[in-house]
Amino acid sequence: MKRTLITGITGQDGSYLAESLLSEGHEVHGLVRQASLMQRSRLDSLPSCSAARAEGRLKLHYADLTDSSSLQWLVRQVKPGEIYHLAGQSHVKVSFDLPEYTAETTGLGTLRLLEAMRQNVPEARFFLAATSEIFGEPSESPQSETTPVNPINPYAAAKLYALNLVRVYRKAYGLFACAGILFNHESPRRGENYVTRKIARGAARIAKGLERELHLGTLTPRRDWGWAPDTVEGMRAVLGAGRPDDYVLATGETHSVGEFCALAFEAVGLDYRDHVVLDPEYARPVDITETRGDAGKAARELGWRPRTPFPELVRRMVEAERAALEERAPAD
Ligand code: NAP
Ligand code: F7E
Repeated sequence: MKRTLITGITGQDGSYLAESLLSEGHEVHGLVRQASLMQRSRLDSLPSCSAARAEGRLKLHYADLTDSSSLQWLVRQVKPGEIYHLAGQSHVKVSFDLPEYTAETTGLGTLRLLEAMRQNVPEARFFLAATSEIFGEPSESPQSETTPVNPINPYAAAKLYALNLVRVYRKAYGLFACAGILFNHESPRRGENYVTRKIARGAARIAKGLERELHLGTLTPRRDWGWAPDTVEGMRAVLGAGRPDDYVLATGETHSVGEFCALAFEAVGLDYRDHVVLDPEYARPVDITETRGDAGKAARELGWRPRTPFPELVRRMVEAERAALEERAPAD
């Protein structure tokens, strides 16, 4: 049985990854951090995870990316064959408010975990969730593994440090350390303060008469939006490759925030122009105009291709919000 450690198991990607690994019989260990509420909604609601916890195939361990000793202890105890490193402060706008914390978790946290692996399980495989944000305002389109990097926010700067560390540890120590350069990927499990989830949720709530307006920072930026479970499949392909390397995982398409709004509101029979309000509170000091990834290397070398079209992604997210509202509605 393969033993896998996931940091960020309570997040969007970590929960899909845990489900995927458990369905194939892996023993999964998840790093969780202390919080005042024990609720881990993305995991707790999954029957496969509850069953695996009861069988002892899914174990959660307290540790923190800011605490080296906890990471050393965890890796020494679990002795994983694979480590998926998905944890960190990953909100771009919040990284302007919490630059030091973002560097501590997303940047130095990766160093601490790589050291824990090097010192305790150097034969293990390591995956880093890197990001298209490292390209900043990209100098070419689409962006590939060879596109010049130029981070324009503290999150991207921290992720670039983490990606460079993966490359250093691969070269200097011969570790099987690799990275996915991930473009935006979304799902109903996305955090509520990311734009796609915010729009899907807003459209569903406005359609139900619970709210009248949706406040957004801007409608013009364009993103390469993929479906998170497709991206998670790609992560597994990267870690399962014959040799460690870095791969862009993206759809190759780009759509604006406005296009996402149009499709989401259309799905509930409304026109977004009647409800979306531009609000400077949600605008950023600097923002990337457009991302579009070239995942040709992942297709050629790993056989990975995204499968979920953009309109279907939007439809699924809106439907999930509507279903959640129906579940929450009090019985007559
Ligand atoms: P997410 O939903 O925000 O999840 C982040 C995870 O990190 C959560 O499990 C969170 O735990 C954990 N975490 C945060 N700080 C921590 C700390 N100090 N110690 C331990 N755990 C900590 O992120 P995601 O969307 O699943 O993304 C997964 C990874 O991919 C992230 O590293 C992100 O930067 C990267 N990425 C994501 C995208 C995307 O579009 N989703 C694109 C490019 C790269 P709590 O549940 O306790 O908060
Ligand atoms: O913003 C604009 C915003 O916060 C997308 C993270 O997973 O992907 C994600 O970062 C766009 C930006 O994601 C609002 O300015 C407009 O142009 O959903 P987002 P992101 O910043 O692209 C990358 C690849 C990561 O690595 C990150 O971890 O939408 N936007 N109005 C807004 N964004 C938010 N959040 N809220 C708004 O009201």
